[in-house]
Amino acid sequence: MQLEKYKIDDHNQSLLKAHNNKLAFCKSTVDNAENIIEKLIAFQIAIPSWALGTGGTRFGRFSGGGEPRNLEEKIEDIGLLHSLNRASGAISLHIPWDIPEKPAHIKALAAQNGLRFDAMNSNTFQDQPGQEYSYKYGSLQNVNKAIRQQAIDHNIEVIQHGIELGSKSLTVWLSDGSCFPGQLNFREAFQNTLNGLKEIYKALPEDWKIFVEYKAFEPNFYSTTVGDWGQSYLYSSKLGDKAYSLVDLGHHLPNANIEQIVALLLMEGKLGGFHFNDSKYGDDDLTTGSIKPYQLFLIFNELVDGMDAKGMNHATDLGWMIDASHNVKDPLEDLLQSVEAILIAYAQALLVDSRSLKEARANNDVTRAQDILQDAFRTDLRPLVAEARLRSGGALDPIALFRQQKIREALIKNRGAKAVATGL
Ligand SMILES: [Mn+2]
Repeated sequence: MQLEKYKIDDHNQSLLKAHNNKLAFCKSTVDNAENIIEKLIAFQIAIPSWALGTGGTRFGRFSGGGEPRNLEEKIEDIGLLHSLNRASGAISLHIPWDIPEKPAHIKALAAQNGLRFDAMNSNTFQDQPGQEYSYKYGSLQNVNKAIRQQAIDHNIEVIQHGIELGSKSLTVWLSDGSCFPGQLNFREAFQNTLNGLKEIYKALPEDWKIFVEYKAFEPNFYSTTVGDWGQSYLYSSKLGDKAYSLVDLGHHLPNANIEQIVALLLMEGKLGGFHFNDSKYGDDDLTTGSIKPYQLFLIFNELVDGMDAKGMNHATDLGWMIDASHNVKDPLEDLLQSVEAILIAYAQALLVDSRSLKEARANNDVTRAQDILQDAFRTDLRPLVAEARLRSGGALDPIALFRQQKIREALIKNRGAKAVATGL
């Protein structure tokens, strides 16, 4: 379903006066407000095709109803999100959950919804119907050559799908690892994985990137073959210039200093992409910014600082994606909240007085350094984010409009209360 432009305009009109007051106050306290608004307008965050349904846990799944039943409906849902916030203009596809049977048609439908195709995601962590060999003991690391080859072939097939859709990158997340000591020879597992990645790398078109995503644990609980940023960096640096590490916020051990990881990967030119989510314990898949908004801000502070140091384009030189899906919220509302939280953290990072921070550091003025960061973090920049949305044709209050227009109710009516999104 589509949201007519006049409904967005009516909604904005009703909120305009209050918005303008907040914006005027914000602009009176922030020097570079116009610059921040411009950068926010350019910033787009890809929505994964698996986030449009309630994800569930291994204990159960509670569908919210009206979930997209196929790739076409997933694209429509992301189009709807994008029409509300104008910052979700890309989709990240998962193969085989969302194989584009008619790629030209899917590409055209995405274009109609103002969407482009971001990174493609392969899947060798599950067995698929009709698959010859099982990934029970891993995919690229497997002791059996035929299983390794099956995983390589799958990734090359994903690249082919991506070429047809105009994607420019492949994200590889492997669940490979071991559950018990003695199960795996670590060095052999690493070498097998590296050799497999090299084969996949060879199949990349010239202008493509491959992102090697790491994760500390789960589903393997003793060792993981791409377990942290060090291992990911080893693979990506051995592979070549088109290979990068991908940081998923939920894939670290508790209390890991993710902002430091980001700073160093950027410094080495090896940060390629980002998966946003939030967590209290592990890979919790919670709404971005719901648990640790200060950490999100600190990460963006390093991203902005590191990208500026290399003259990178914030909007286009890294892959920005959400990777979350959970059990209790409306998935579309959850995604609207996540995108908003990302944009707020980004705006606050743009506000940091980097010159004063440099000076404070040079003087070992630790108190001042903390204050400079927290000044930015505690400044309410929501009016700038809303203004960026307004200028791009989105809604001033996307969730309010989503509820007012009873969009979920309409989706349930169209697709049914028991509709379950494919893939999860
Ligand atoms: Mn991820």
